[in-house]
Amino acid sequence: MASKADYETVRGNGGETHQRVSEKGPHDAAGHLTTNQGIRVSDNQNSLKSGARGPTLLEDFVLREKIFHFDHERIPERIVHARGSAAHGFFEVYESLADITKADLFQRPGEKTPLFTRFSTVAGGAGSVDTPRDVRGFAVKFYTQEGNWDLVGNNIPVFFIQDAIKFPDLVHSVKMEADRAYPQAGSAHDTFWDWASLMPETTHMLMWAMSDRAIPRSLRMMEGFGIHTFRLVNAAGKSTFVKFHWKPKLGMQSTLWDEALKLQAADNDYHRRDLHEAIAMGAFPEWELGIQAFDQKFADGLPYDVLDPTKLIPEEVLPVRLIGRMVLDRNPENFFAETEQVAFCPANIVPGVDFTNDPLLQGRLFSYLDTQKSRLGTANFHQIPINAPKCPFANFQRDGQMQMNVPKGRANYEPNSLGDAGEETGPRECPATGFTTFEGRAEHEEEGGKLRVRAELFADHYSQARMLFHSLTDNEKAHVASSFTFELSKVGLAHVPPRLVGNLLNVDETLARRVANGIGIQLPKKNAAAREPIDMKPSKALSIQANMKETIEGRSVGILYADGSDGKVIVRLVKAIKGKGGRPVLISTKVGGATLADGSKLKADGQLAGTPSQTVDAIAVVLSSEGCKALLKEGAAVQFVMDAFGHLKAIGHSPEAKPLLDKAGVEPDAGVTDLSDLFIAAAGKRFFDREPKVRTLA
Ligand code: HDE
Repeated sequence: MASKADYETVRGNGGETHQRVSEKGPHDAAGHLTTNQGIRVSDNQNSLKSGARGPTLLEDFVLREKIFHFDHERIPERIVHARGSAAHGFFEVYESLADITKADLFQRPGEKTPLFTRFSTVAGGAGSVDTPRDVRGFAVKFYTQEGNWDLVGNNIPVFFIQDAIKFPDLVHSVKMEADRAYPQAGSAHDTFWDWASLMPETTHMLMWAMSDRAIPRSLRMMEGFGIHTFRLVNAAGKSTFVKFHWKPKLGMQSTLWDEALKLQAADNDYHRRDLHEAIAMGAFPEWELGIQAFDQKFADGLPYDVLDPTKLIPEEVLPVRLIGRMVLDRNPENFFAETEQVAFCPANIVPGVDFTNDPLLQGRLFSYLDTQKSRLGTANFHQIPINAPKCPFANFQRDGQMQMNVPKGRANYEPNSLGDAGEETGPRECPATGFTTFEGRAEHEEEGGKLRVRAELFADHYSQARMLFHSLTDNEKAHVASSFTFELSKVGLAHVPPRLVGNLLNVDETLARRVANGIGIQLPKKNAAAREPIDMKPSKALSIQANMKETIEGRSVGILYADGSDGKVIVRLVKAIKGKGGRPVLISTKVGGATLADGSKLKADGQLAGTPSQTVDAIAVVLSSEGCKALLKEGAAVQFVMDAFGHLKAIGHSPEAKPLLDKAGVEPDAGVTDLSDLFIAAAGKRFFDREPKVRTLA
C-alpha cells in the first residue's frame, strides 16, 4: 500500500486535494512493485497461464494493465518543433525595469525566477536528427510570481511569413512531401522551394535559413529572439515597444555544412547530448536577455514596419540593453513528463507585458492553446506539473478530462452570496492588479473597417535580405550561396530554381549569379518587386564570424593517441585544455585504451571509429613513429585528420604523427601546429581562410 509519504499536497482551482506523487512510480513504501490500483505484484516475469505450456489467461489483470498502459505511452508529437531538448534553470534580473514595465519578475535587482527552456528543430519528427539545416526553436517558460510568461521564439530574428494565415502552407510545404513521406527534417525538396519561390516575403528568412545560423554547433552557442515586436507596460499604463534577444555566454558558433551532414551520421543526438552533458558536468549554459526598447515615434521613423515579423531592427540602429541572465542548471528528470508535455503558448503573458498587432503574433495567440488540447488530450493540461504556475491560481473552471483537483464546496459560479450562509465564496476579480490589455488605440485608429489587407511597408520583401547579405563575411556569403545551390540542386521541378533566383536578383546580383552558376542554369530575369528595395547600412551584429569568441570554453578537443604515445604530452594537453574551460576527449583505436611509451595503460573516452573528429572542435594527434605507422592503415584515423582539416579546425600534432597528416592531405597553415601552447590558442578558432583549399564554394 502506498504510504502517506507517497502523496503530496497540490494547490488547485479553489481547493486543496491530495495527489499521488507521479515520479515515485508504481511501487509502494517498502519498494515493492504494484499495479496502478496499488495491488502488490508477486511476479513481473511470467504471465498467468493455464498450465506451464498452456494459453495465457484473460484474467491476468497485471499483464493486461501493463500492456494497456504501454500501448498508450505516446501522445501526438508537435506538428512543428517535434524534436526538442530542454532544461530547467532560472532568470536573474540585473536592475529594476520599473520605468518601463510593471512585470513582477523585472522589479527587484538580483531576484531569480525559475524557468524551463526547450530548444527544437522545426521540420523533423520527434525521432529525427539534431543537425539538419533548420531554424531552431528557443522557448522559455518563466514561472513568475504573477503567473507563467512564455517567450516562444527562434534562433533567427525574423520569420518566413507576415500573416498567420500562411503558416499551414509554409509547414505543409517544408515537411515530408504528402505522397512519399520524405525527406525527413529537410527543406531541400520540391514542395518547399516551389512554395517559397512563389512567396517573395520569405526571402529575408530564406537568407537566414541558408546561412550558418541554421547549422549551430551547439544549442548553447545560439542566439535567441522573440521576433515579434511586443510591448512592456509600466504601472502608469505607458507602453514601450520591445524586441527580445538572448545572447549566449559562449558566443555564437556554427558547424560547416559538410560537418553537419557527417554529424548526422556520427551522432543523431549531437545537440541533445551536448546540452545534457554540459549541465550534468556543471558547465551551466548561460544567456543574457536583452531588449531593444522604442516608442511609436521611433517606429514611425523606420523605413519598415515594426509589426512585420520579416523585419528586424539592427543593433547599430537601436542597441540591445542587457537586462538579466538565464542559467540552465538542471536536466529534466523525465523526458516525457517534462520536455514532451511542456505546453508553451505565446498568449501566456503577465501584467506588464503585452502584445502588438503583428498579424503573425495575433494568429499564434490562438494556435498554441488549441494544439495543446489535441496533444495533451484535455483542457486540464495546465495541471501537469511542468505546465502549472508556481504561484497560487484559482477560478471557477471545473471538471473536464483528467481533472486532478478536488475543489471543495458549492462555489463554482460568480457572483455568489454563499458567504452570507458561511460557505466558501471562491476567488474574485481584481481590477487593481489583474491583467489589463493595453488599449493601443492611437496606433491603429486611422485603419478603419474590417479588411483582409497588409500594411503598406510589408510589401518591401528584399531590403533587409540585402542588408543581411552585405553584413556577412566573404566566407559566410559563400556559405549562403552554396546552401542555396545545394538546396536547389535537390529540386526536381525545373521551373522552380529560376523563379527563386529571379527573387534573389532583387537581393544581390552577385549572389543570384553565384547560385545560378552553382546549379548550372542561365541567369533568369529579375522578378518584379512589389516594392523597390532600398539600401540599408550593413549590421556587423548579424554575422557569426565577425562576432565569434576565440575560446575553447564549452568546446571539446579530441586527443588521438595509440600504443607508444608519450603520456607526459597527453597529461599536459589535458591540463591546458581543462584550464581554459574546454573538454578533453581521449580517443584511441580501442575504448579500453592504449599502452603508452612508459608502459602504462591509458583508457580512452571514445573508440576512434565511433568518435570521428566532427564530434570535437579541434584535434591533437599525439603519436609515436610506430603508433603512426599502424594508424596509416586505419581508414578511420586518416578520415579523422582529413575531416578536421576539411572542417577548418586546429590540428596539433607530434612530429612523429606527420605521415598521418600527409596521408590525410593536410597542408600547413596557421591552424596546423605543434603541441605547445600554440595549439591551445589555435584550438579556440576555426580557420575560414583554409576553406578554398578544401572545397569549391558557390
Ligand atoms: Fe509556432 N507553433 N507557430 N512559431 N512554435 C508551435 O505549438 C504556430 C511561430 C515556435 O518547444 C506549435 O505546442 C503558428 C513563430 C516554437 O514546445 C503550434 C504560427 C515562431 C515552438 C505552433 C507559428 C514560432 C512552436 C506546435 C504562425 C517564432 C515549439 C506544438 C501564426 C517566434 C515550442 C506546440 C516547444 C510550436 C503554431 C509561428 C516558434 C502548432 C500557427 C513566428 C519555438 O501551436
